[in-house]
Amino acid sequence: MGRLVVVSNRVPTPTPGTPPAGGLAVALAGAMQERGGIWFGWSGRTLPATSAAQEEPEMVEQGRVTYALVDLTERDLNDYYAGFSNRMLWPLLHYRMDLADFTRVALAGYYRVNQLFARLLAPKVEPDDLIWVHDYHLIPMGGELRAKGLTNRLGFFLHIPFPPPDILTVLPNHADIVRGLAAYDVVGFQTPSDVENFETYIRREKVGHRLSDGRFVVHGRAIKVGAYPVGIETKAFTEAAEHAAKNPLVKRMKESLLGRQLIIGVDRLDYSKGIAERIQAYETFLTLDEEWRGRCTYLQVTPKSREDVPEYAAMEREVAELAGRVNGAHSDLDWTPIRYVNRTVGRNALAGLYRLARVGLVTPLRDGMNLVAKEYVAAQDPADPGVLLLSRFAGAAHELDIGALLTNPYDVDGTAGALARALEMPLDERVDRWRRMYDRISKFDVTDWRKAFIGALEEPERTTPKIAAV
Ligand code: ADQ
Repeated sequence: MGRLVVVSNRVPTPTPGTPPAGGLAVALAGAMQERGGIWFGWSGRTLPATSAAQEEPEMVEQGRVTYALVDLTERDLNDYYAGFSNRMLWPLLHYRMDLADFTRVALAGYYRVNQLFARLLAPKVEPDDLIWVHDYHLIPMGGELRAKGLTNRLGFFLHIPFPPPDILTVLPNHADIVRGLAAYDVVGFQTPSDVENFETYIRREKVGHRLSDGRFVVHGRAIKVGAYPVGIETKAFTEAAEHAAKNPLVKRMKESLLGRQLIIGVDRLDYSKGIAERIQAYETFLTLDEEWRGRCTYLQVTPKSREDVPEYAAMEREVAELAGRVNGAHSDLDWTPIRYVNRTVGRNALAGLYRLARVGLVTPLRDGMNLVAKEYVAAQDPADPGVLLLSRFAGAAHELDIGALLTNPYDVDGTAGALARALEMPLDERVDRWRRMYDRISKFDVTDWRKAFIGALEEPERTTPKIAAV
């Protein structure tokens, strides 16, 4: 069995002083511990803009896993990460053409860093290693590794949505990006809709088609393309929630509610998460359903993110002002409708807060999956579970539509109505809905996800049928 080499923009090194890794990082590190492996990517450190690129990654060994850490110059980071990845690909792949900002300088930086990564990683790879590249920052990495002569099994997983071709083709270099995907043996998306969008793109752009055995031919290579919906560590999260009542933060929160129903939202501060629309829906709900005034509290826990990208600073102001305005208009002397908190919360406390909440508000405008939706379900008390109010545009809706109340986050009135329905839902309906969702996230958790993807990557190659010219 070959080793597993994982490549991601940021490497979660288990060093003291850094926050504990989330479920995804734990699942990937677990696979590497079992079979040996390398986790390769950016160290999180920057070199001055004038420095030369690093010639050798720093290698940190932890058991059977070696973390290979690359420092990036400020210029590289700015062009590749803040620039092309987060100001072009992130908005566009989240259907936000209005926010996408394309520059040739950023694009050049994107390819430059992918080439640097391939150059530094290639000498460390052994012939039977499996290589698994993660996310939109690193799409060209597979092609760059192939250019170095690597014939290893190469997999790519996109954590964010793959939009329909009318949106993707707004990207001036969309053809190169898709050609980059064709260098892999397995391309994984979050949902069947993403796979469908990919298929429509290759057909329309005449660069490929689906074979009768389910594989795709793209730019003349037969590859596997499929939906591998990412999961959470369900069991561990449920256990954390069961024990969280003793957590001081959870205790304080519970006491401060004074018996009011808790509504919770937990998201990185990002325009894709629909936080402003959610606050507007909550305000509409308070206006329409006066009897809920003073009887519920909405807690929105939102750590700031990507503060170096201008669109995020603008949104931060917008959300803070909106929360302030709603509180100003609707608060009473002894009641504040929204508690808007810009901080991270430890995993155990978070599990406890989810469990306290009667409604989990997960209403992104677009999301690859959204793990908060699954965490909220995992944390509920089976005897008195809360209701998940979920955007139909979150990848998680493909799995959790069996029990969640689905909503269109652009429809503020509709979301307000769904919130009232969630708060008033009788216990037997809540239990029934929750049970169906919990079964799903128990049967397919983050370890199953990682095994499904690695299994596809390891499967012996089938003989490729003669490929018609495309
Ligand atoms: P993200 O956009 O970061 O991930 P999400 O899937 O919701 O979105 O994961 C966020 C994680 O951060 C969750 O585990 C959540 O608990 C945690 N988190 C958020 N706010 C927090 C807070 N205040 N304190 C502590 N923890 C907090 C990207 C894609 C998603 C996809 C994931 C995984 O955008 O669509 O689901 O990758 O593939």
